[in-house]
Amino acid sequence: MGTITRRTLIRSGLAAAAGVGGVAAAARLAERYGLIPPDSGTLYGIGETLTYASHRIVTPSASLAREFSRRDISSVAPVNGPAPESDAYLQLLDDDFERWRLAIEGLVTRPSSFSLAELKRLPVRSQITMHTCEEGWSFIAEWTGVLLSEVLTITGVNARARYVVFFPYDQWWDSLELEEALHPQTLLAWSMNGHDLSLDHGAPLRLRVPRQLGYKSVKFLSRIRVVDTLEDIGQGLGSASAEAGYAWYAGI
Ligand SMILES: Nc1nc2c(c(=O)[nH]1)N[C@H]1C(S)=C(S)[C@@H](COP(=O)(O)O)O[C@H]1N2
Ligand SMILES: [Mo]
Repeated sequence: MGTITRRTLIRSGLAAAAGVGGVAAAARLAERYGLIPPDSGTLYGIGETLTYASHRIVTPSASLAREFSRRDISSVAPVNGPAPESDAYLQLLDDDFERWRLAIEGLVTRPSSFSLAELKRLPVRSQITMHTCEEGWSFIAEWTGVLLSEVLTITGVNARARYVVFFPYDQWWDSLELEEALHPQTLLAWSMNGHDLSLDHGAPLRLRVPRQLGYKSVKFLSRIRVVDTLEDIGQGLGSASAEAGYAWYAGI
């Protein structure tokens, strides 16, 4: 945040820019203080920059998504995005993901890959959080897995690293800033409500990012890549969701 205070930024209109002048001023401030999301150049770029920058200013990076108790768990959990039908995925399914491995590559000290059994030997974390889809529905469930920060601690992260990119077995992909990737609720989950993930809910491993909309929580994970820029991935907007017209940063 440098020398500028939260209050100054809010007063200058970043969090509540009313008119065009306010938007332009806010965009300049956002740029000056490095609060630019990768999809800022799109049609909705100024709005995305404002949402992102104002959230980053009013939400301390350590703030936690609400966690619920077991009796809050929803009886129905809708699905968005069915299991992949690619040969690669169907082959892994053949032996119940015994041969599946999660690759961690890019700007890490020790590029690695982990089987499910190896991941399950790491410290286990369960959390009961709300999953909110941009389409207007939500459900509460308990997800169990290992914190992404645990895995990145094992692989080590290069000092130039800025983003973590998640590639699944379907066409979806997304990325998080390193800070969000290392957040104490960002989970690599292999189970939902006490059972291994069903195919539709993301088997064998999915991401859970409870402070952002559901589309950031990439299912059917295959590869995780640590990078210093998102510009050379896909259209350079940081996610399949941004390419489809949604915001890259989807804080709730
Ligand atoms: N790989 C992949 N991940 C994905 C999707 C997808 O289609 N493919 N859909 C996203 C969307 S829009 C939502 S709301 C959630 C849905 O998770 P669920 O099916 O477990 O409810 O997964 C997200 N992650
Ligand atoms: Mo969604």
